[in-house]
Amino acid sequence: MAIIRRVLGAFILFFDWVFTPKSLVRDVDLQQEIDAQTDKLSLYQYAACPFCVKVRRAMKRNSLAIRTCDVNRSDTSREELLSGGGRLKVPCLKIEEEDGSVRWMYESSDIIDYLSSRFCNESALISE
Ligand SMILES: N[C@@H](CCC(=O)N[C@@H](CS)C(=O)NCC(=O)O)C(=O)O
Repeated sequence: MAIIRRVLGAFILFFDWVFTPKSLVRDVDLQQEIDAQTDKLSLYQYAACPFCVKVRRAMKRNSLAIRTCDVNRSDTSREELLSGGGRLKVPCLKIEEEDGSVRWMYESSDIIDYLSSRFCNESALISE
């Protein structure tokens, strides 16, 4: 089972690499404003998870520089996700709100919808 998962993971990463989406180009000032906001976001994920790839591709397509935390490679990230979000499930978006509160959002489609409504008002978020 572990071998099948590894082979599938390798395929997913290979196709993601071959078909890397092009990034949206924004006006410099708008991009800087968005970068400042995405600095308050972190995506807990791991490389070969297909749902994480889906979110990362939407991020790439829409030039959202969100830090990624790999829960398979980092014990600290895994513990942060478990204690903060409550479940060891990926992808999960950590959202630091302006009032200092923190939200943990699971479900790839919900994450993409959230990013779309928050950062891509000028045009629909370009997902797959
Ligand atoms: N419906 C979820 C599926 C996410 C999912 O199944 N993630 C797997 C990794 S690929 C996971 O973390 N499984 C652990 C669990 O469900 O507790 C989504 O779209 O985000």
